[in-house]
Amino acid sequence: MGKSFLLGMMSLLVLCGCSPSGADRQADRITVGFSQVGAESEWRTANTASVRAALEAPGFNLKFSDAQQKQENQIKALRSFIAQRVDVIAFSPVVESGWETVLREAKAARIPVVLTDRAVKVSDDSLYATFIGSDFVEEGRKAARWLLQDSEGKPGPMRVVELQGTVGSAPAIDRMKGFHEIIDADPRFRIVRSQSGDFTRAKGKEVMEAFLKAEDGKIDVLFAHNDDMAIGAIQAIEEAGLKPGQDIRIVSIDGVRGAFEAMKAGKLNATVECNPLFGPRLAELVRDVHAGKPVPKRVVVEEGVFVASQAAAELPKRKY
Ligand code: GZL
Repeated sequence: MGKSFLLGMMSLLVLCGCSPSGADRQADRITVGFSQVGAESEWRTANTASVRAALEAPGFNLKFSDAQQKQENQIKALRSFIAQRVDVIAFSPVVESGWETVLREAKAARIPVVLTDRAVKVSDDSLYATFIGSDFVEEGRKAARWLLQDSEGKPGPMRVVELQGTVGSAPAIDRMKGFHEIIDADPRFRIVRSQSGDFTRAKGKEVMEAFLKAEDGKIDVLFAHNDDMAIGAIQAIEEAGLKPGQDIRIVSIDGVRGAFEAMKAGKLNATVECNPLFGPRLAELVRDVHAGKPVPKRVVVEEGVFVASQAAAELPKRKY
């Protein structure tokens, strides 16, 4: 091959930025395998946008997988990341249990794991480097505290129904725990129905329709583990000829835009914020873990509570 041809090729490579240093740039980047739960709610959409924005920035090479809310898809994705020898694995575990084996495979491959959003139950917490996410038990307590405060002076019995999140997921288990810890101590409240709506609007509507039929519409309060199920339930309540937010008071969790719109319309009474926008903090943790720097085992995302009277003023400020 002639010298002029080689020179031509080299200049072509340099022109298109595909110079040998391009390979070096690839080597400089941290390759992260991220397995996301799915796209089941407004919260998840906002969380995916935040994670992608942070891990598609310069310095990272993101391999993203959507598990469509199936644990077997997440385990497959994690095994694929291990086979591709990514630098760091990060994932939001759809349910708490069933991760021990694949996390041991990641440890054996010397690939650090960062948990995001939801926790796992494992016998050995050295199987993950750190967990960044909300305190779901506290979120459940905040929902209950709002209900107590909003029920001041009201006599019982108040009949409560509960739309739980995905069965076996950390948010569903812990939000229920926090809510019951407080509400079960007040004899005025009776939780008459509690069932999973899988964090989706469609299922939330379907289960609320069943609750309304089973209780002959005699429901005073709905506690929904996320806003999407609450929004689905609002449709069911209206189709049953009742006024959501008045005939049936509603408190939910996430603080997504749809919840603020429902509060502004007087159909939702309160939402407990669960901030999904932890992408930038996740990127810092991934960098530190990759560099072998010490990281806190638990990073809690701070968040507040919003009531209907604040909705109109807050809506323009909301970032998700
Ligand atoms: C909470 C997250 C939950 C949200 C739901 O951190 O795991 O999953 O509350 C989402 O909206 O589906």
